[in-house]
Amino acid sequence: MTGPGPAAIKKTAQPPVTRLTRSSSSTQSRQSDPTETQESGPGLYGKQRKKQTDSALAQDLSQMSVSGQDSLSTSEGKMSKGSGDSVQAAQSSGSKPDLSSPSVVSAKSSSRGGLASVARLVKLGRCKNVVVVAGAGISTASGIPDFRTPGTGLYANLEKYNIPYPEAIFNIDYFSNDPQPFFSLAKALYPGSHRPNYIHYFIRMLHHKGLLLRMYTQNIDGLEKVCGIPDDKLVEAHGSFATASCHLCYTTYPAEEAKHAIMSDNVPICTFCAATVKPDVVFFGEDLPQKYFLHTKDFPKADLLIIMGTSLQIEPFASLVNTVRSTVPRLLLNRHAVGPFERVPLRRGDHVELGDLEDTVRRFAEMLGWNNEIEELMRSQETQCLPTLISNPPSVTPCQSRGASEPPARLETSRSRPGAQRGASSGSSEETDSETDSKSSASSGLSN
Ligand code: CNA
Repeated sequence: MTGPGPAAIKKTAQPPVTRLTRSSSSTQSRQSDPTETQESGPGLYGKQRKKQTDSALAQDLSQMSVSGQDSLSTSEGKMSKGSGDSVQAAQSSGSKPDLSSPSVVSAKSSSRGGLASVARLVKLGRCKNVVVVAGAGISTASGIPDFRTPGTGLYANLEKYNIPYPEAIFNIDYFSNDPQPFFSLAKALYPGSHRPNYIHYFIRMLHHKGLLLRMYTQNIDGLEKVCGIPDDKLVEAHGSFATASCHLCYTTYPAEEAKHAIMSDNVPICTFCAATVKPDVVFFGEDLPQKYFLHTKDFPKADLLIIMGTSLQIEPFASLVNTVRSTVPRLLLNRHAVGPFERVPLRRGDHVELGDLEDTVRRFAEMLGWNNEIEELMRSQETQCLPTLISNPPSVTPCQSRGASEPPARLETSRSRPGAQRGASSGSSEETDSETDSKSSASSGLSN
């Protein structure tokens, strides 16, 4: 690894709640990212971003505390997760936290019977507003590498992209300077060549049973939609390839044309300002889609939180798991204990099931009596035509760029970038949850 390139050095500090960052608790990875430790004077654009960030931070934190959530430290204006959460859990249970205890050991010992306990709760009809939080680990069974798994993760295989540090590939300033590393990766990640797996269909089955309040995914592979989870049940918190826009002025660009250009090793160019177009995947330092803020309503309503296949390293997403009510059961399904599940004692109602995710989810489905239905659903879905993942905006409209004569149509929250408004307007889901795709209720569906 060499030092950061010029674009990375220009990067300003970026600790927003509403922008994609890596977890503040991950000291080791923070140190490895030069963009987060170097200060430099931002240009005009940088100043605008910083101002929005500060107000976004205040607003988001106030929303969190108004909803009475636990485990979200606001001291010194910083998010806390990981050990902070464990300490709080320990304090609330009256015992002393063991901060030196190896996470895997503690998690394993606490996981016995956890899956069965949660299955029992579901069967008893106690979980009717299930929130699922997911990451790249749900798609490795579909052949898509995650970020951090040693050996196979994307971060272990980035030399070929000729970048100074792994996160540069998702750094907006780096992209601005040199889009090729991301475009090379995008060619491999573009939806189309991978199929959803059992885990995706398990989540679809939660919806089918009328139990899914919302799925929050960090994934950009679009497999949730391919397996049939409806748009209004899904928050793609880190964006997707389904739409594209100028990375600078946010003018929309036909996603299919962007894909065609990228797949042909060309650079799609904004028709308005001639900057580079990129798929609307959220990069470090960029705003999350407006739909992400459904979390302020969903998490307080949740009666079961299932966390699967994520290292909980990317903020603000990672801290979502701390915003369900303290009495709500949380089930972590992963290869390793992560986030607040890393240390003992676990919060009362926390369950951890470590191991291969697909195996675990199959066992869970069997306990619930859903396995046959899921397999049947997979068979029927796989024989149907695939839904189109790329939606072409009706027209390419001028953006709300700094140079545009029209003032930008901003949302009420200062966190949103114009590009995010498109997601917000399509995300009327806040008030209009879809019907489930089955008439079966949780209890009737569980009787078999
Ligand atoms: P990550 O940091 O790579 O973590 C993945 C987690 O899943 C790790 O804890 C793994 O141990 C675990 N895991 C992986 N495979 C399995 C398995 N078979 N069984 C059990 N556990 C498993 O990825 P995160 O999702 O936490 O990080 C968020 C990033 C990843 C987002 O910004 C995504 O855009 C990005 N990403 C997405 C994809 C995708 O869309 N499929 C692929 C790679 C990266």
